[in-house]
Amino acid sequence: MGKNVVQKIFSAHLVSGRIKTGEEIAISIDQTLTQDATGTMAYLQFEAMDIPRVKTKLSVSYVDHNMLQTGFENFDDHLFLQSFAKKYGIYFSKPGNGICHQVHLERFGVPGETLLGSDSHTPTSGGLGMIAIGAGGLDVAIAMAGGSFYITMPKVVLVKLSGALRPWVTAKDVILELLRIVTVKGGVGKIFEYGGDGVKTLAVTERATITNMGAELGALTSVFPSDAQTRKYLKMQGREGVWKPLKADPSAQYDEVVEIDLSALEPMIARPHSPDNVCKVSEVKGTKVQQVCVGSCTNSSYYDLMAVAAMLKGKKVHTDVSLTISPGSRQVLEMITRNGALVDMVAAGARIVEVSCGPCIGMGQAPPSAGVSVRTFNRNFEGRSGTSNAQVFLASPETAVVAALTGVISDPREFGEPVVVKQPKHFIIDDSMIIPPSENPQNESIVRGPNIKPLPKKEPMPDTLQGDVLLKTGDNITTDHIMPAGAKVLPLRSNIPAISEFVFEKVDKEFAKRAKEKGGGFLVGGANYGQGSSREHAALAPMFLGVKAVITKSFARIHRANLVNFGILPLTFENENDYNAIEQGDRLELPDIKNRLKSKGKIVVKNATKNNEIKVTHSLTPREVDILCFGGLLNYQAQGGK
Ligand code: MIC
Ligand code: SF4
Repeated sequence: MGKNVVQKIFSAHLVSGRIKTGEEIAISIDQTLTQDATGTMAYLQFEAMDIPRVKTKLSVSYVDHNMLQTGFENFDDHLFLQSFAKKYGIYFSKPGNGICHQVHLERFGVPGETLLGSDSHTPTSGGLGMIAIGAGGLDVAIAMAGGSFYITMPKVVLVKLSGALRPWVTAKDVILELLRIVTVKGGVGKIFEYGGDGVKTLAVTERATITNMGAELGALTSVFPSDAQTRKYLKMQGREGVWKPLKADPSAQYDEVVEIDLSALEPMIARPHSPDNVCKVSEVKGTKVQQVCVGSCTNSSYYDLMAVAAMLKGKKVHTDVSLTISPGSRQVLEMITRNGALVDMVAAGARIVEVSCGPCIGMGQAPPSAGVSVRTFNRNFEGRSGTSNAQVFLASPETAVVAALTGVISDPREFGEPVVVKQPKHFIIDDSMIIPPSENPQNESIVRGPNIKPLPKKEPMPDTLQGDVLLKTGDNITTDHIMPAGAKVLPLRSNIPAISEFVFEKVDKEFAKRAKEKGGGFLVGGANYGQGSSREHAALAPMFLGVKAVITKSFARIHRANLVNFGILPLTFENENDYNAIEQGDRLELPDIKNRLKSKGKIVVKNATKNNEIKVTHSLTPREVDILCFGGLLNYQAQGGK
């Protein structure tokens, strides 16, 4: 039987297991990436493994998130990361060089290879034909140490594209349409592989917009074949040498098929507060807008920004709108500066923000109270923008610019003649802000500022777990709810005791205090608990506060893995209705838990307050059970676990 692209890359990297849906497999990792907000922890964990040099083909440490530098913390972290990279064999991309995913696509991605990154949008490089997966920092640290990455083999969904996009309809509209169909939880346990005739009409940066925001489906990753478009892009980046063709065999099989006719698509928009709350732009047209933000790892390629500049040329941003533009990489910024497009943006009244994640992660540019902000980003979770009652919409750069010019959400097809962006023959290549590792690592020392605190430790799991329900939440709780980001909290990413004070801050201000007073306890959640970011702080900080288990209707993939990595037991209700049988404040006991996990026995939760018992279950592999019993992955590894 023929193979699909996913099976081809997995077979070439298989370390153990069988490539069969639902079975645990381990794959080898060629490349890793980290960004600064997750990187410090990942490197502290790597350091704890006592390995002199990374064992991957390539590891890159980026700085793109924590760049406001309102105190010493951010710069201290940058210096730590730079010195660490030099010593341990990692390339360091300096602040200002670009958003990790954009730069990785431009300068490092290789078709057919595997990439593990401590950021949920790592699948961006799937646009180049890589299997690129987002994970917690600890999993990335293990990959850097030469360890395998363990996953349950997902289903492979073919997204069959036909036709070609019509004017004013973009790659962003393709992924918004897929989010509308599949929803933010519909992709859990799946990989989306793109195929069909429509694929060849999409440039690599358009593909990357799609694979980037595929993270919002809850999928493990998304991948495109590697073809003539891929070769062209790599050639423009001066890297044609790494190109290789990669496509599904004609007889390849898929678990599911979704068909999208590109020529039938219209401009789409995600309404507040979820990336799958998608409708046609025409359905919300006329909505008054106060802010428009162009940028983020989803939509800040050269092509995107050239289209934006062409639309702004000779026009003025509406008097009631603030338009910000944050280019995705220095390469893009340099190109639009040299060719004059930046002047068109500035002359139109755009506010140029530095090359970084910026407003996407609430680092500045918070919208006004109850304001409407149209953003080209990938997430519009409540409060993520920095303003809790802001109404954030997600759309293509084209739709965003029309809103900036007219002051209301408008269908870009009514704007006028479509813009045509000519691709350059070559991109400007200047890797001077990427610092290679040292040839003499023994001479390098690590710079460690006072904000960088040692990793907290966890004891092995006791025989019985006991405690109160500290919080009960609804469905689709995001890691932004659990461990907020933004300008106030992000600088504390290297300091778990300090950042723990902010756990669930936006949901319940008293949470951290209560957790500490009660000596820890349990969390109860609805479906798709922990969707969104890969931040392991959403597990590490609750662990620090004594959270022992989380009981939900279902989990998002990366967060579930992070809970296991830090020794917090992820359980699901056997009968979803039992969610209604537990309340916040109830006293729970999970008797004989360790044995029951190991012997695959029935797990019961005794509710002493309600005087009843409910059945819970789990999807843990034997390896994950061992990790949990040891009190997390670092302890497990230290005991010789693989
Ligand atoms: C995000 O988009 O939420 C982030 C910030 O990039 C996170 C990583 C983090 O929390 O540091 C992600 O997507 O994984
Ligand atoms: Fe940065 Fe936003 Fe992309 Fe996350 S989604 S990596 S915060 S630009």
